[in-house]
Amino acid sequence: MRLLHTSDWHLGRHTYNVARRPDHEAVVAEIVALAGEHRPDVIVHTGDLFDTGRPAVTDMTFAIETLRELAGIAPTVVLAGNHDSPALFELFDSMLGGPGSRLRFIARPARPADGGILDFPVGDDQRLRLAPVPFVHANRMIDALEDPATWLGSYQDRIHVIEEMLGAGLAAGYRHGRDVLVFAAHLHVGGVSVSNSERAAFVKAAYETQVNHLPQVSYAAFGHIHRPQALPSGANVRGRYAGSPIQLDFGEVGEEKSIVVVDAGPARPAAINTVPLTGGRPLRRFEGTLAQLQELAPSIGAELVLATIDTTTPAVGLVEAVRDLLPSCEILEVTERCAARASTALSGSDLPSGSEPTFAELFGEYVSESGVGRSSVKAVMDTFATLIDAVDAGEPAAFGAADALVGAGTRAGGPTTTSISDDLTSAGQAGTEPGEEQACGR
Ligand SMILES: [Mn+2]
Repeated sequence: MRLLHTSDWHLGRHTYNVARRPDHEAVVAEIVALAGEHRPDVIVHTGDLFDTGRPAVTDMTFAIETLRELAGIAPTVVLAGNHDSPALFELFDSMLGGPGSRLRFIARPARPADGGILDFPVGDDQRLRLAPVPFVHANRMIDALEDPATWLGSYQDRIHVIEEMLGAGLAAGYRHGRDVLVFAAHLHVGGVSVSNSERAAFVKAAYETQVNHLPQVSYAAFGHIHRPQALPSGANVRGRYAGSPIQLDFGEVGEEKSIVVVDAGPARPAAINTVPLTGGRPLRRFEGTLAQLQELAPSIGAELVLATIDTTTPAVGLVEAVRDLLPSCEILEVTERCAARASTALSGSDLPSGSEPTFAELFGEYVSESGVGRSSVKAVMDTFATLIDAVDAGEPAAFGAADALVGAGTRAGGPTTTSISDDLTSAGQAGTEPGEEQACGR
């Protein structure tokens, strides 16, 4: 019999404020097509269907439509991941038919006697038995399953109890020569390599579980880690993290995504194969000069690009220049790394040792790291000193150099002296009072 395993779709995800919907549409269509081609007996999604516990209605519609297509090919089971809402999954499950339906949403682990193991008849007399463990929060007890006396134990021990319970359930009903057992979970197991886009809090050591006492199964389907990979070498059963279907974040740059197709029989080891996914735009981080980007541009297809451009003097219209070079890309952010702005005039090592740095020295250190805009380091430092002096004196600051800072090339006339109070007055006359603006903005 054949199992198709996918995971961590994160529908609704944005990368640098760019909606990944087009990428999801492409890759999900690819997954549906692959399911039609490989004709599995059961499809398992091991969690993080959505990027958030409160997905947008359009994302929910998209998810249900897609999963119904998959369920039309084979019975489909979706586990709740740490990003998914168990309550929403329960609602989906009740609306879509519950037990016996071809599309199941599993919100929480359950005892075998309470439907915690799903049986799928295959062919005349074979059966695929699936033990699902959706994500379990460390600080929430599973009412129907955990004993209040034991749930305060370590996370690892609690998961172990659940795994043992389901393992015993799988073993109890086992029909030799006719059953294939599968375990599925949204969990972080020790020893995996992470992409750093999984949400740091949930891949910390506190959430790490043991991989050496999983139930004895033909295949263990895991979700949560976005880099597709086999279970670590210490595992007592064979299995994989299917991984996310697209590069969701810059921690996943360069990762090749895939689904897993497992062929298993009652009396033989499973054949575990990955099928590469190509749908959805990859992410790219570029660092270099515009000339270097120009050279590279013909080899870059439709991608989401984060660019750091090296310049010798401050450049104008850099974002447009990058866009022009990469017309089929989505440019997420362009950062200029300008040699002329990286000031060496001031640095932390110039500070006299042993003394508390002054505001001006701290600011100087900051400026030397961050660089300045269209002004000079001296003008910025002079302005800062003027402000500090004005605070010390309790008087409005007078900016002799204000024009050099804010008005260079845009204000007519020679240097003038303005003060903050003058500027406030003129702004107040020209515009509206802050209170008025709020009142109108309802
Ligand atoms: Mn995930």
